[in-house]
Amino acid sequence: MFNANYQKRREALRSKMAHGLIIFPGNNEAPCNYPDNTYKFRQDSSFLYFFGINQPGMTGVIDIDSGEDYLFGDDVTMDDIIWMGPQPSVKDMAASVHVGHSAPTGELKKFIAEARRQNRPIHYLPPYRHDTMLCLEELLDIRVAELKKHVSLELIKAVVVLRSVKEPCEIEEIERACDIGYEMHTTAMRLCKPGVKEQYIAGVIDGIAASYGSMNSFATILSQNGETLHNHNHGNILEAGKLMLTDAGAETVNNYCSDFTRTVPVGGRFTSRQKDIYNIVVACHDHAIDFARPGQTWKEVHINVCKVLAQGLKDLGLMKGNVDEAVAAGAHALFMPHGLGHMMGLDVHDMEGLGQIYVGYDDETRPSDQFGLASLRMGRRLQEGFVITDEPGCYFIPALIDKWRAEKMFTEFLNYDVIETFKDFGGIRLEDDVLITADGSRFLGQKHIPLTVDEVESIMNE
Ligand SMILES: [Mn+2]
Repeated sequence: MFNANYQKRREALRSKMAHGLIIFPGNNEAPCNYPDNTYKFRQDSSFLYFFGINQPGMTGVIDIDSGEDYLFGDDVTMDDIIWMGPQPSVKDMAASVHVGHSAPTGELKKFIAEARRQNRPIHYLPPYRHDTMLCLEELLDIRVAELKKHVSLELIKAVVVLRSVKEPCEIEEIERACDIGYEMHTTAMRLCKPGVKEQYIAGVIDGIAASYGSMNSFATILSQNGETLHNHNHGNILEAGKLMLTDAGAETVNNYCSDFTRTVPVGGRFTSRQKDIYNIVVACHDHAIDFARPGQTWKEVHINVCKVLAQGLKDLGLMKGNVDEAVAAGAHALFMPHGLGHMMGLDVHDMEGLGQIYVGYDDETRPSDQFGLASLRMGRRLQEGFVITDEPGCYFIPALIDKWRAEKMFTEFLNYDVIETFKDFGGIRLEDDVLITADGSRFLGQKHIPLTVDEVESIMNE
C-alpha cells in the first residue's frame, strides 16, 4: 500500500535494535471446518507494518547487523494457478516493498540454523496462532510451551515505539475505516425499531463493511442489553423503551481499523430518564477530547472523565459525597467498570498481542489493580500521532449492583435505594476515535456520526 514506507520502517526498527536477526512470521490461511474452507485471510499486523504483503505463507527476516532484508515464501504451483488464478512471484512481491532477497520457505530453516550456529540473537514477537508457534518451534528448537519465555522484549519495545505514532498515510487509512463506520452506525440507527431482530441489524451493518471489500475490525456488539459490555448475542427482538447499544467498526482492505459505539432509543425517542444518563455520557465523551493533548497521560484523561461521570450521577442522586474522593476510591466503577479507551491502528486494540503492559504503560505510568481502573488498556503519556478510542459508558449491571450492595461497598458514595430503581435501565456507551495532534486532539472521520440527543432523534425520525 505505502511501498516506499516499509523500507524506512525496517531501517527505523534496525536502528533501535542491537544485534541479530528478527523473524516476522506472516499468517497462514486458517481452516474453519475443513482444510480448504478457510476463514477470510487476515495478515499479521506487524508483518504488514514492516513488509506490507497481504498474502498467506510468507516470513520476513530483518538482519540487524548486515542491513539486509529477506522474504521467504513459495511461488504458486500450476494447480494453484488453475484454482486461484495467476499470483505474483515471491521475488516480485519482495521487490515491490524493497526487500532485497527472496527464497523458498524451505530455505528459511537453513538460514536460521546458520544464524543459530553462529550464536546470533534471534528476535521474535509473541506468537498468537498455533501454526506460527509450531513453525517457531521447528526453526528455533524451542518447545511451544517455552516460546513465551524467549520472546524478545527489545523487539516488542521497538515495535511499540514505531507503531504507536501513526504516519499521515496511516491516519488517512484510519479515516477511510471511520467513513465505513459512519455508514454502519447511521444504518443501524435508521433500522432500530421495535419488533426488529438485533441479528438483522447486525447482519446488515456487517454487510456494509463487506461491501467495501473490508471486514469488521472485531465482532459486532449490538444489543438492547448494553449493560453486558461485550454482548455478542444478537438474539433479541427490539422492544420499545429499551436502548440499543452498537459497538462496531470496519477494517479497510489495507487493514486499518475504526471502532465506534452509539446507544440509541428503540423507536427513536429518548425517555427523560434515558436522556439524563445519556447526557452525562455525552459530557464524558466530550471532556476527553478537550483534555487529551501531548504530554498528558491517558490515565489522567480517564480519571477526569470518571469525575465528570460521578458528578453527573451525584447531581441525579445516584452518587453522593466528595466526587474526587469517590473516584479515587473507585466507587464510580459500579457504573463504568472499564477503561476509557485503547490504542487503535492495524489492530482494533492496537498491538494488544505484544502485551498490554508494553503498549499502554511504561516505567512512568504503571497499571492499577483497582477494580475499573485495572481494565484501562492505555494509560501512558500521549504523543502527537497516537490514535486512541474515547469510549466512556454508564451501565446498570443488576448482578454487580446486588453484590456491591450486599457487601456494603462504598455506602458513603453510592445511593443504593436510587440505584436499585435503575436495574432495568441497561447500559450506554459512546465511542469515537481520537487523533492526538501537535497541540490537542481531534476526532477521526470525515463524517460525524450523530451523537447528541437531538442529532440521534433527528436521524431516527427522518
Ligand atoms: Mn473500543
